[in-house]
Amino acid sequence: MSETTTPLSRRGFIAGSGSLLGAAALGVHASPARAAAPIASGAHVAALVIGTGYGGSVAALRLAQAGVDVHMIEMGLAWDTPGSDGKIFCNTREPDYRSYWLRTRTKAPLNYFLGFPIDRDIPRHTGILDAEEFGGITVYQGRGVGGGSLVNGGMAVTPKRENFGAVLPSVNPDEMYATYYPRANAGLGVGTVDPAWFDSTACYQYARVGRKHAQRSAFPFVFVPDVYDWDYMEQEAAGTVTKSALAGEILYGNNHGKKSLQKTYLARARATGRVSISPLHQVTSVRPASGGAYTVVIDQLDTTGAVTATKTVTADRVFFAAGSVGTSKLLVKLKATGALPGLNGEVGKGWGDNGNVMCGRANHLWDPTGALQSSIPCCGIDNWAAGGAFAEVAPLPTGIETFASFYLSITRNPNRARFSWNAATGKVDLNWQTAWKQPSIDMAKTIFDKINAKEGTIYRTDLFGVYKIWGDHLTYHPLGGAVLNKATDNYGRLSGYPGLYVIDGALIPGNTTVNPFVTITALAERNIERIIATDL
Ligand code: FAE
Repeated sequence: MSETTTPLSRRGFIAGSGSLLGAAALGVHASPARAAAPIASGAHVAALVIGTGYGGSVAALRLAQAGVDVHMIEMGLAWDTPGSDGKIFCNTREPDYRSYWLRTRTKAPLNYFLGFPIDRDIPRHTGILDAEEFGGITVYQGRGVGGGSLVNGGMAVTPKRENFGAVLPSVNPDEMYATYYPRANAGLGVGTVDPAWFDSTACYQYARVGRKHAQRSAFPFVFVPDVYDWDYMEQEAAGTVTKSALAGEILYGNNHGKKSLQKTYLARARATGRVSISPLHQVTSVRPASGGAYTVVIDQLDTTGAVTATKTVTADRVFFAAGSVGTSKLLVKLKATGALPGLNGEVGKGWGDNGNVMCGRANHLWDPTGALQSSIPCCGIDNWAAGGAFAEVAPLPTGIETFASFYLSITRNPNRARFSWNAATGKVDLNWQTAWKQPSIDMAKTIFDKINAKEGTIYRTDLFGVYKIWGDHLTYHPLGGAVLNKATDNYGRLSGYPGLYVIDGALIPGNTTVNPFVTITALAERNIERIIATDL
């Protein structure tokens, strides 16, 4: 096992304090976070958390445990009600109204197959996956109670310690690796695939082909932990439970085995009795009120995205946890339009894409990757030190044999973009340019050019367009925009405004060297502990 994997085993997860068993003991594990009455206009709350992703969920749980009443505001749906098919989430192969956030046509990250476009028309709805388009990049984000945990692959990776200094230079690594990473991994329910089962199951044939090719080119191959319930996946393969990962569920939600935040941090937060959540509510403004509190303006939405009410509430403390893009957009707008003019000039800066770039390789006919592919990735190729790239061996869960190996690479791309207020459009722009992905492509090629040469194979050119090799138009991992120790102090306190905090991926300056949510969670654990100890 490599250093990029955590020491927590799947059994360790079950014993962990934040495990589903822990939640089950509280009688909450099976039910998703159910929304109570939405917030009322005129309400006064002790702590208001904007967003219900990783940062927001950690803040809500720890504040509630410290005796503080918390109200969480979430622009997306609660995702607690099945559709007419009896399922809460729709399948990647059959995207319907539940799939995309306010779009009339899907915008699949992998949008071509055999050179043909695969996007299709859908009814406009407050669906689960937002493909938010800026000038040079599409940023994919989860929408709903649970944030990105609803749509992501669950890959739960702790960066190698020797790389941490470049991830968060102002944070003490000893504290992170001794206390906050283990706390985050326990709270998230992180576990690792059983290597013996991995070697025998049909659903990871694609990953075994990936391993064989990596090892034949002398690249380190690593198992990657995940928050999927591995025992459940083994039962899916045995045919004893309803299939989820083995039915292609992922991008638009998993109906069964994935331990999203609704089953972990948010379940524990709600079990305190101090946390309420208002779904389909979007924060539009935060400004100082009398007595050191803040006035927060919130639009209530219907499922077409129309505003049905505008509410004004007062909060003693406000935690920005709307994700890197959501938090950055709010702060840049509030500074520029005079609601929070005293925010410092670092707000909006330092945004990166975690170096994401995708590609596929065409295998020989004697090297099939399997018609049945688990949608949960569990391994990667680590060439970070030598080539600046860490590549996930990703599934192509199409249900048919594709003879393709597919990869999402995380690379050491040095480019950083900036959010700015556009007074003419009344929107926030991001100045990322597509050409800025070239370093990522070059770094990914340090792995795949070598594998192709060794195997006598070529890149797939039919997955991202007509004769297009690289998926260089998107990111799954937005990071930065309100960077720790720059836009905020070293614990996320926004400069100039006591009682305002950033506690999400916006704090991290653009790259985590691996998938980001364990680091976002661990940093939130670190910061909220300090904030509770000194500010409350
Ligand atoms: P996030 O989880 O995005 O939560 C922010 C929440 O705030 C969302 O629920 C928003 O709807 C809500 N919001 C935004 N604006 C407002 C507003 N104005 N008012 C009210 N609510 C608002 O933020 N990471 C990994 O580590 N491993 C993976 O395997 C992985 N796979 C991914 C796959 C996909 C397809 C995607 C899209 C992402 C993936 N990620 C993965 C990234 C990961 O999900 C992401 O880094 C975290 O979710 C970010 O956490 P935050 O707490 O910053």
